[in-house]
Amino acid sequence: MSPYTLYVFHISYFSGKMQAYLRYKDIPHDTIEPKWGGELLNLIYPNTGLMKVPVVRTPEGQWLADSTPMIDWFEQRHPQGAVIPSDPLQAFFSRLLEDYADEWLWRPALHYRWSYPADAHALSRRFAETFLSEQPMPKAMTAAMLRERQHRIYVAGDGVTPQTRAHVEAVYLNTLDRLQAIFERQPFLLGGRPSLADFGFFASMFRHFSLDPTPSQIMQTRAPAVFEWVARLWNSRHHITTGEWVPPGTLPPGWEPILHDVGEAYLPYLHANAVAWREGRKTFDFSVQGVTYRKLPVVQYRVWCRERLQDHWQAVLAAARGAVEQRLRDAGALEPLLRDGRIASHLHERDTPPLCAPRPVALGDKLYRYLIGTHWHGPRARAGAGE
Ligand SMILES: N[C@@H](CCC(=O)N[C@@H](CS)C(=O)NCC(=O)O)C(=O)O
Repeated sequence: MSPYTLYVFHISYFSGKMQAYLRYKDIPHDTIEPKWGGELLNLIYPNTGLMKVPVVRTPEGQWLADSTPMIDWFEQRHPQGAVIPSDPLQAFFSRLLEDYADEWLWRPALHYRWSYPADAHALSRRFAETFLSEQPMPKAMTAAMLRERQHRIYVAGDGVTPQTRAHVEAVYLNTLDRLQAIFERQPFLLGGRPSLADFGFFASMFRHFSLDPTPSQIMQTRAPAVFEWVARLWNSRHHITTGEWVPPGTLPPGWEPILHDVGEAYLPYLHANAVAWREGRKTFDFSVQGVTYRKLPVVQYRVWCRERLQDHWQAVLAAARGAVEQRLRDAGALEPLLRDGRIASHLHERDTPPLCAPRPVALGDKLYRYLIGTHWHGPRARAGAGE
């Protein structure tokens, strides 16, 4: 059988996560970096509704998107070397950390890349020389336009201002300290081999924080054990890495401060975002840990993330429920997870993630996407549905 095809950008957050996962699982795949005006526009967009990577084409010709449901899907099809524990407590908290790391470290990762001139110049040039190399203009101009776009959307447009900047950076620095304490004791988050939580943190820690000039220098000096873990996870293969997770029904020491961040910052953010979505707003203000973020974009995808976490909570088996509930309470995470109940995202009403529904794309739509892309937090574009 021919292998899977994984489409990535070699500098991208979620691409690094998916690449490490497929490597760890030894799932045969070809890796392709699409061009913006080539395969991304003409192949990936019509088949997934997204101008985004990572996406996967299966040997049967299906298209998959979104690293979180993709990993669930691959775990079903390739159960050897499972990364999601069968123990219900460990499974729930691994999923919670994956989601937290995916979404809450995104802002600091993008801030460090696009706010610091050394990083912004290096990375924009790299974009211009790789997946944007076919743009019909001088590379320096492509790079300059890209720096402007990325800063506008992902830094200024994501609430990073002189007032919030120190908090955004503290999210990174505190995370380094928490992970350093864990990796001084054990090789992976849940013990002797990688779990879903490792792959969640890997998204930001690999392609952004350990490789972009400014956060990399910080990691090398402040958290060398994290720097080492990045390479260790990248080099791990399930049939070679022989360690064990901590005993069922337990979590390793060192998870509490991270779970506390989840309860104090991330879950209240997910709730505020969901409420703003229900009210039909485009932006909302959010106060956390003594700082107020103004005009944060409402992200439909993260309304869905919250629904998904609530579903996982509902699915925790009765035998483990008390223990999971107690740990969530201890971290201040139970109340914000459940506050105001379920708020519907309506994100996947017409598809079942990670499977994508192909759609015909008109020429005008293509031209628009070529110039603009799909908005980073927009819903999957669908036939007949404007964004
Ligand atoms: N939740 C998705 C997010 C994918 C995503 O945001 N991809 C980024 C790169 S890491 C992208 O392609 N962005 C395109 C753009 O900025 O226009 C996942 O986990 O795969």
